[in-house]
Amino acid sequence: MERVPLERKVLSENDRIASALRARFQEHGILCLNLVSSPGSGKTSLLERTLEGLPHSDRVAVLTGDIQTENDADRLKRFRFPVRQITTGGTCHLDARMVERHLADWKLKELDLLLIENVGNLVCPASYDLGEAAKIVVLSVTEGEDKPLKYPSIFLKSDLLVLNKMDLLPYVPFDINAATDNAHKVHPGMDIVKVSCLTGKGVHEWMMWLGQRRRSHKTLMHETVS
Ligand SMILES: Nc1nc2c(ncn2[C@@H]2O[C@H](COP(=O)(O)OP(=O)(O)OP(=O)(O)O)[C@@H](O)[C@H]2O)c(=O)[nH]1
Ligand SMILES: [Mg+2]
Repeated sequence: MERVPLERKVLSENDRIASALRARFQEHGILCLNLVSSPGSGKTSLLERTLEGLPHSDRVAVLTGDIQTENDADRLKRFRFPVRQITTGGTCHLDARMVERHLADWKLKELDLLLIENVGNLVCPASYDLGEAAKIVVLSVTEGEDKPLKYPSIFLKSDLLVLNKMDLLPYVPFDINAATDNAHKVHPGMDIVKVSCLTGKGVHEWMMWLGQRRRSHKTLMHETVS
């Protein structure tokens, strides 16, 4: 009984900081995307494919979250875009204050796209707004097609489902139609792309989705200013 008001207070404080972040992103015309999945579904692999596919002149940066280690930042730094690791030291999700703190000395006016990789977890990240324009949920074919039904909140709140590790489909009992049906039961009309970060198949569709999202964000920003 005592825990409910405290949790509400933490979340409303998070919402306050997230709103301020969102306003800053809008002011600078930055599209911010928050990638969420279970541990190991392929968030960093998708970011590797993404950074590899973007021109070096693109104004892109990455914040990557983990409980411990700089491993993901180390993997992503080789693409020579600004990358910073957030280590939460035990917390199972990123929160808006962590993002705010890690952006403090970055010149936001030099960015167009900020990609945030959340801590591997399908539950808590759904409750913490980071000021992003959209959440993206990654699900790999080794995790079971029932996950949208078991963890509906993150599937409901995400604009896109990336179904990853499609190369493993012949080897695992994963019903791809049931998975997409389950995602659409929770979130009707949700966009879905099927990729293999290992082989690169489907990565083009993901890049098309991202490009479209960046263009519509830019148009929206122009309309808001004028
Ligand atoms: N077969 C196959 N393996 C993949 C694919 N994508 C990623 N992997 C492997 O899956 C493992 C986890 O991938 P990561 O990209 O580290 O996953 P993550 O979601 O960033 O993991 P955390 O940050 O720890 O939550 C690695 O061994 C990858 O090589 C894929 O499309 N196919
Ligand atoms: Mg990772």
